[in-house]
Amino acid sequence: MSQINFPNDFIWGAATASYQIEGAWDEDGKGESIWDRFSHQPYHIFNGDTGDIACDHYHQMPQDVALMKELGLASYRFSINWPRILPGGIGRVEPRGLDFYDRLVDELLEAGIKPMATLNHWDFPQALEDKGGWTNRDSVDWFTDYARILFERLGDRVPYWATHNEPFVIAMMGYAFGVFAPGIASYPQAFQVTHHLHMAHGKTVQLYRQMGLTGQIGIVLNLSTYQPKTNRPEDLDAAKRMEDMNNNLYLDPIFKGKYPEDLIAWIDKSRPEIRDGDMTLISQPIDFLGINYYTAQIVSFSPNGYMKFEAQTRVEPGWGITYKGWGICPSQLKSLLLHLKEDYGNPPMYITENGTTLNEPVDETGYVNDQGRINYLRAHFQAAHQAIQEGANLKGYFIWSLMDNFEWASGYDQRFGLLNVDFNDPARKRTPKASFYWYRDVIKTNGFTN
Ligand code: IFM
Repeated sequence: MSQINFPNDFIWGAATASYQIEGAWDEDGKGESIWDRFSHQPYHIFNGDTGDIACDHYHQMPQDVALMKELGLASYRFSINWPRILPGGIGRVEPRGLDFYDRLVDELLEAGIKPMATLNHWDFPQALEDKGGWTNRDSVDWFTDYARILFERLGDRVPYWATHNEPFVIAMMGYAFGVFAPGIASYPQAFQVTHHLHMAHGKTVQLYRQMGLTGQIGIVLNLSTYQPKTNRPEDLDAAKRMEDMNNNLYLDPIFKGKYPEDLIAWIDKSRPEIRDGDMTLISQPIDFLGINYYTAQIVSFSPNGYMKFEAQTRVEPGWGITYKGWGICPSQLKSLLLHLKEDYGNPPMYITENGTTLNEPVDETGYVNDQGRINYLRAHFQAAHQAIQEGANLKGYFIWSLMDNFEWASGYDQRFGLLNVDFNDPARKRTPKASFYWYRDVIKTNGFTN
């Protein structure tokens, strides 16, 4: 048995996102988001689920913060629902929406928990989608104007800000594959969306600096590793293409001020319109990189499809596949962190999401003995710890998720929470799982015995 200790200033957290937990989808003057629209249409979401009520966090926020305090969180990562602040996306501000986040921030600070606010975790205003959404270059200014409102109101108390959560998912799942809101299937649009998301990020970082705010601002990317299935040149190329598409399309503009050249050549006529000055705006220095890591991929050439690659989930020996169908691969978290250290200048990094779904029974009291989640987290913590020992600049770790919630197109079928939520109960009763208590001890001792 060995004791694993993290650095003294390591930040232990948990994460959620507005649409996935808040509910109150049309209360207190909130406008419609693209996820409200998408989930209200038939066949988009498993079981016809919606986020209309979700975990009812909008009404239960103080009790939820009390649970976070019991867990001992140093930081809580949440997101802000844009049409709750600006029902039409631009223009009139809804004070009740702003008040909600103001109260949340104060509750957190009172409980000794540092807020990390994400400005865009996908619930984009439908009114702006009707104007072309992220394909419209004006989206850069829409977003920056929205950010200014939040910086003015909360900037004095929120020490960590993230611009976007997983721009890959917004652009590709939403605009190329059409499986997430707004449900569009067009590669050219998706690449243009990527570029505008990047610009909105850069302009918002610039604004944050201009406003003289003293916290930290960064972005959250979903990143992974892509292993070629064989050494055949077409598989090597396919793996590189997938890494370019999923990782480097997002990392390179920010850290290197350019798009991956091979990918831009591949997409040819679908490439985005890039104007003079755009790449300088995008590559503003950031204070941290947020990394969402869940699984890794094995990639091979495919004669089908636009990108001509196909991926299978990678499973590390001794591990299995989660209920979501994602292979468990803790060692790749270490590889990823060391890759970011070597090839992207070792920025301050946070694991802003990591966690798993299981299919474990809930007992009659609501308790879940989720040993599988504990094993998953322990192995990933260990991989992160090894990366730190090898020099990765990892500053903290946020579990996805604090509570079971609306898992996008999978509805309530996939449960990532440390808290079980009873979605059949109008009160959405929360019950800590075994992993909640295990994580509480990790936080308390800043490590664990292996
Ligand atoms: O639930 C999502 C989250 O919103 C973004 N990252 C991945 C999670 C699990 O799929």
